[in-house]
Amino acid sequence: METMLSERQVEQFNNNGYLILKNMVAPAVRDRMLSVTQQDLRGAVPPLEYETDVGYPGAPQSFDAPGGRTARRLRGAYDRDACFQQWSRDAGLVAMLAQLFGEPVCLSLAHHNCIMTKHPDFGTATGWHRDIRYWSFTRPDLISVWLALGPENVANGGLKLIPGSHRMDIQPEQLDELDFLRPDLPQNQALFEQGIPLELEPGDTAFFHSGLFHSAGRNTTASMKASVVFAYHARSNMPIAGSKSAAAGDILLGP
Ligand SMILES: O=C(O)CCC(=O)C(=O)O
Repeated sequence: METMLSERQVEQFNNNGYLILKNMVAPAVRDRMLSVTQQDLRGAVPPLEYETDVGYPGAPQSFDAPGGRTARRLRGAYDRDACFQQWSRDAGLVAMLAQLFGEPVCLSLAHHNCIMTKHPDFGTATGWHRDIRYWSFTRPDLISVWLALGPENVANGGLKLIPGSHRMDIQPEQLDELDFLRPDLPQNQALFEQGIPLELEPGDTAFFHSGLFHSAGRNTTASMKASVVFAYHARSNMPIAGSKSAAAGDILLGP
């Protein structure tokens, strides 16, 4: 199997639950991705998820309220444009993921497969969660690949991560009914203090384990933030039959 990551990078991913890879996408590809994103936002090209649909604290109460049509995600990125499909299947990316999984890789079309947008004013913060809450797989070991199309930082609602939290034993009572860490519990507040901001430059990519706790703030700048997000799993770790994860489908990428 081709090895693209150093031993140290593999160790970092295993220990911390995430890995940042700089400058993975050329400016021309990012520009194309951004222009498709802007065009699809202008045309409200479905499938779209709005802040109103998700209803996190501070989200517009209805589609007719101010900001009621603020997009949270352009879903179905894989079928939106060849630029997203090519990135999701990029040979270098797949080789790195195969190295981390230790076996051939599949792309899951469930949940992520999207361009996440965070708009000034009406884009909402996201509480501390593990991405595994989105899926049903044999093992809770997926990897989300987050590609920054522009700069990402605390000011524009970038992610915060708790290093090593993919290995933490979290009790069910620490989570609310949607599997977010409850902010009212002192033991969770101690965890939040371990959170570190993820600073990304355009074209940087963060790989993170589906058990890693992360959160994101609001966008306090004047510009929208956009990130392309796909999720992958090992070939031996398939979705549970009858689940939404299984219904969405998977694509075997190899190698
Ligand atoms: O950008 C955000 O608000 C958080 C996104 C996120 O963590 C997710 O969709 O899992």
